[in-house]
Amino acid sequence: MVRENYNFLLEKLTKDLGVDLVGVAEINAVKEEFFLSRDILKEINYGISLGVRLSPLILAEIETHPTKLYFHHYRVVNHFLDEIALRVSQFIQGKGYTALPIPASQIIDWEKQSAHLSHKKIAILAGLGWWGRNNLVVNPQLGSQFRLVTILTNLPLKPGIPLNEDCGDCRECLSVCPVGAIKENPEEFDHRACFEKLKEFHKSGYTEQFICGICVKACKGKRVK
Ligand code: B12
Ligand code: SF4
Ligand code: SF4
Repeated sequence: MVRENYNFLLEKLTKDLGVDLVGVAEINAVKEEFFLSRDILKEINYGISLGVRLSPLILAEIETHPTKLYFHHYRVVNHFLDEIALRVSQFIQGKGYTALPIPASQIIDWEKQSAHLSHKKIAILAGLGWWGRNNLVVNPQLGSQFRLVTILTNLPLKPGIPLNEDCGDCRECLSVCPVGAIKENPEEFDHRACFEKLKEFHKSGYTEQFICGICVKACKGKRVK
């Protein structure tokens, strides 16, 4: 029997569904970090990383705080990503393999502010972008102006290779952060300062969730550089 080219089929399906970025990460070396049962994990060796671009006009409206438009967009894109992850999972299951869609934005440990797994890590391993000074995944074309979702699977896929790129001379986001959380080195990113600012935005009634968007707006990738 001729083995199907699942990478090709996956790219076609996700493009038709409206996905802007698609990549595959080999996850055997990192899956121990996931908050999922060992039974589930032993079956799984790939993470499919999907990215959907954010609206440039909605981002353009953001100045000093998150806007109502951005908050709505944030929720719609999360929902869209979750639906796409479900559709992709159904496709994989239809081929006789296992698929587990991980929510686009669900926190399972509020104290540690962490999810079942890091979409950013999977995206970086899949070669969709690098770890930027803004602590987000930066794609060469889209900057950080996209949101992510992951589907774990045992579908036989060819994994991507992490990009050998970084922010280079760009420092566009450093001065825009209202609390100076973004530093020269991504490892020095000030999580606490960022989170406190997001809580303040929430308390001030700008949004019902902890979002901001200022550093997302600033990071446009190589489209403007
Ligand atoms: C909880 C959460 C938050 C918390 C922060 C908690 C935290 N400790 O990070 C708060 C509420 C503060 C927050 C803020 C924001 N968030 Co948030 N958040 C999440 C969520 C739901 C879980 C993250 C998590 O589990 N963190 C725990 C730590 C351990 O994991 P991590 O932060 O992902 O870090 C990993 C990487 O940095 C990686 N890593 C670190 N170093 C290196 C080096 C290399 C070489 C590699 C390969 C990897 C790597 O390993 C780490 C651990 O695995 C994710 C969705 C998800 N499931 O991933 C979205 C997510 C990370 N958020 C996102 C966004 C956009 C935001 C905001 C801009 C808010 C907004 N929408 O306006 C801000 C940005 C702040 C910033 N500049 O970082 C996006 C990022 C998209 C992108 N392009 O990168 C995500 C992926 C949601 C999505 N579906 O797209 N967030
Ligand atoms: S999300 Fe806002 S507060 Fe946090 S690093 Fe980005 S600009 Fe700064
Ligand atoms: S704005 Fe520039 S420095 Fe900041 S994360 Fe994006 S590429 Fe890196």
